[in-house]
Amino acid sequence: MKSGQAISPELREWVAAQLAAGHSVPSLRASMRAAGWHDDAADAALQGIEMQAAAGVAVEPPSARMPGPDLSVSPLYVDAGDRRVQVLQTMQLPRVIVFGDLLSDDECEGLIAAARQRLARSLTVETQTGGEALNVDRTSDGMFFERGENAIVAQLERRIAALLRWPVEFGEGLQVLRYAPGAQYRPHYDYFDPGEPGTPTILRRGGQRVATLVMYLHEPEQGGATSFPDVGLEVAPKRGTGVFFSYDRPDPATRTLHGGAPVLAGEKWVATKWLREREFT
Ligand code: PD2
Ligand code: ZN
Repeated sequence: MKSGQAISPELREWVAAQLAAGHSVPSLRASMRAAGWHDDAADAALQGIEMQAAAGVAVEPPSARMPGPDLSVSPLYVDAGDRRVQVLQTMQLPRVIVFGDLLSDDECEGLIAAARQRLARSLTVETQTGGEALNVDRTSDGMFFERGENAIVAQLERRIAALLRWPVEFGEGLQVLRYAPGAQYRPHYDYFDPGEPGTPTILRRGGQRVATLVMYLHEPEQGGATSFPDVGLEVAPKRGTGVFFSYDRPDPATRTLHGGAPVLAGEKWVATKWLREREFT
C-alpha cells in the first residue's frame, strides 16, 4: 500500500492533467484507491489541487504543453527568428511535421565539417543500465555536440527553440550521424521505455524525451528515408529539410515508431535534436 509515499511532482502533474481532462476529484480518488493508495494519502495529494480547482484557478498540467509550431492558421511558412521555415507536410497521428529550408547549405556543410573528425560508431542510451552501448540496430557513425558548442550549433539551437516554442535548455546536445552505403537505423521509439530498469536514471537529467527533429545535412543518392512503419510514411532525406515528430507519452499509441531506411548509394548525414520535458542538464 502507498500510504506513506511522498507526493511527487509527477503525481501532482498527473492529478492536474486528469482534472484538466474533465475527471472529477472523487473519480480520481477512486482511481488512486484502486491503484493501492490509502484514502489519507490520496486526500493529501488531492487537497491543494482541489482547493485551487474550487477557487477557479486554472490547473494547467505542465505535461500538456508540447513542442511544436503554431499551425492554427495553416501557414506555409513559420518565422523561426533568423529564418523563414517552410511547412511542407503535416500529420496528426503520429504528430509529424516536415519542414523545408530549415538549414542553409553552408550550415549543413559546417556541421558536417565540425563533426567529421569526431565520428565514432554510434552508441545508444542503454535503458537496461542507464549507460551507453553499441547497438546492432544502428549501423551509422555518430557524435554529440555540446549545447551551444560552436556558432552554427548555437544559432541552429536558437532557431529550433523559436520554431518549436521550446526552450533551448530543454534540448539535448545535437547529435550528428553518418550513414555509409548499407547503414540503417532499424525502427524504434525515441522515448525511454518506462519498463526498463535504467530509465529512472536517464530521466533524472530532464525527464522524458517528448519530441525529435531529424535534419538532413547530406543527401544519399538512393535510400535513407526516415520511415514511420505504423502509418506507411516515408520522408525523403532532402538536404536542408527536417522531420519533426512529438510524443506526449512514452507509449506506442503515439505511433512514433520510426527508422532510417538503409542507404543504398552515397552517404546520408543527419543532425538530430531531442527535446525533453524539462531542462536537460
Ligand atoms: O536518420 C534517420 O533517418 C533517423 C531515423 C530514426 C534518425 C533517428 N531515428 C534518430 O536520430 O533518432
Ligand atoms: Zn529515432
